[in-house]
Amino acid sequence: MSEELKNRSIDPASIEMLEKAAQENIRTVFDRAEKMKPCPIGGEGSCCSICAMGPCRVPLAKGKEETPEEKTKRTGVCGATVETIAARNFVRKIAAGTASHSDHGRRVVEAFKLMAENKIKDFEVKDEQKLLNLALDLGIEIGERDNNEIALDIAKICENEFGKQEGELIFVKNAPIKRQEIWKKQGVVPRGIDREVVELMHRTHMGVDQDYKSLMLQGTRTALADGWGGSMIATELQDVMFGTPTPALSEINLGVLKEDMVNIIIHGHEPALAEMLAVLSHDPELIEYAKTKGAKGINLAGMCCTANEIMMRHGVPIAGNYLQQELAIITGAVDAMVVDVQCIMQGLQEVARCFHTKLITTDERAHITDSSFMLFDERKARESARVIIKASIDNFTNRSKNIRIPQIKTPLIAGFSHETINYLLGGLYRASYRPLNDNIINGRIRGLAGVVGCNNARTTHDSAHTLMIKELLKNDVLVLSTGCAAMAAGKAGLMLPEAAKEFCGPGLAEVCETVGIPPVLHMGACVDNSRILVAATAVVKDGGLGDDISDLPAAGAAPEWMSEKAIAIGQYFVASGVFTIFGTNWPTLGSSDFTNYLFKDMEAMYGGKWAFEPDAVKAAHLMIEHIDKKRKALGIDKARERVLYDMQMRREMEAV
Ligand code: BF8
Repeated sequence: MSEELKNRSIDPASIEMLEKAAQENIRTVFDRAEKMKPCPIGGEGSCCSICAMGPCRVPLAKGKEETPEEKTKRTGVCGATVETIAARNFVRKIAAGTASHSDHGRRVVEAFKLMAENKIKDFEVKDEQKLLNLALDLGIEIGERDNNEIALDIAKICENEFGKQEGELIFVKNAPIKRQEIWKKQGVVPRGIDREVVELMHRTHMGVDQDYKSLMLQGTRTALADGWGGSMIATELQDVMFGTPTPALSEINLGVLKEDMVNIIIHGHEPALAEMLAVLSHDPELIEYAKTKGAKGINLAGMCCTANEIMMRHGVPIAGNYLQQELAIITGAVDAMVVDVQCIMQGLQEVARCFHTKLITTDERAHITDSSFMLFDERKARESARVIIKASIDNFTNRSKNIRIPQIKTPLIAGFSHETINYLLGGLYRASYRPLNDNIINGRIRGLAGVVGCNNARTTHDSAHTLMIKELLKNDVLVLSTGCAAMAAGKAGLMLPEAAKEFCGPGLAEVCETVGIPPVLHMGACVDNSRILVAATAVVKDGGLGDDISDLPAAGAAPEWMSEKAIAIGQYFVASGVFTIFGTNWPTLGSSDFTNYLFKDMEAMYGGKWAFEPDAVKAAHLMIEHIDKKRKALGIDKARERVLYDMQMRREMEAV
């Protein structure tokens, strides 16, 4: 294998497909990244294109100290300083990320409402317990009312969250009291989801907010409207409607594709269509239809966050993460790639053209030139999904002979929702995080880390995720994961209980083996990062580890981030009190003042702050350093030094 390919991915299945792509002269994202170097000025946040007097480029002169006078001269035509330019660029990413998660959330609320009004026949309340808990949280009467009546009240309250003009988002009150006070003091409690995004876009228009601290204030309020608003609404209602995830065994990587079956990949983010496809892929009539075309059946597999959603709820296998979307088509065995919204590369259509693969767009918000558009209408969910599956089956006979599926896949266990963790740790009748807190306090578990986010063609595919996670595990840090990071961990075999023995330090290994959990807990899609907020709050509420998320020995990371959603997520974690470190590149380095504000000053304001470190192992150690700092502040640093695992301690653990 060439050095060049080794630099592209650590995943052997991906490398095999990159070799096939090279032989067949097919261009992928990896080739395009090689050919087009990133713009160094835009990359450091020093390019302003918000008005037609520019674009203005105000780059930092490399290799020499800048005097204050020189810095004040670095302005755009309108006089905007480099701080304002970097801050505007940064917060616009937050606006876009928040809009994406929240528009997903809005769609879920719309479907949920239609279900409650009996206008959708194909969806129903799947998790009654969660419905009732949600109703209690929202102050909705339960009494003798049926599920749909309660659901309708929930839908109306959640719907209102998007257009609300004043007050506070309802889920903000799920955060620890101390955290809510911090947000109030800083003036960043979100009022309405849409309002925060619109105001942020207004403030970043030419000639409005021109102070980086003020811009960042609204950036923070908007990010909180994502994490504790749009994303949380999406996750909560999806769980009620499609079921709260519980541990499911599945498989991941391109080897889940099957040569003798109709392969349909569902790729994107919103789970409604995927849910229907998952159900219909077992429909006897459709399977029979596939057989009439010479296939043995229908094989549904997921890609990106939709994959996480249906794997956690149905055990549907995952074909791959973000950088594998084109590679799946290059197998020659994908009869249809069905996409909805977010993280879908336009390059898919160019690759699909080299094969028989049908690229099917399904959402009126996301068209791709030359693809086949087949609208997925929630009102006729089953019917729409059936049309899509039939078209995929019809395409099976168009396959060419040039098929090669890498025989590589890894088993994994996913589905660790907050409710499941609670149950696994405490049991049905005494569900709680107590055993987790106790093991953090006694030092067997050093701390918690959320490792989340994307792949990025500017860094070796999956390498930073796996290096970072392995380093954390070795140091007894339990890892919670979502998105494409979770898939990287799954491919590396880190989502199996037996991984504890091989990869963890002795304390974490003992806890995982005793409870029977993998050392990396798959908590879902990117929108489910809200589950991590809920879990962190539950740990705080269980006691013994301070009274706020910022007190916890915990840290977050997105070592291979690329999307604007990742910045929105990072900012809501920082503002929720979490030390959050990103890899690959950092988009504000052109402004030292603004960067210092994010990397240093934020800690005094929110207890959390940003950091940037492209070396994944070094980044893991910065997280561990932070965890140790928090242990010391809690007075539990000594406990860790004393952990010796005598028989008594082992018995206690077995009683967990
Ligand atoms: O929302 S982790 S590449 S797939 S943005 Fe996209 Fe990033 Fe993957 Fe899901 Ni999240």
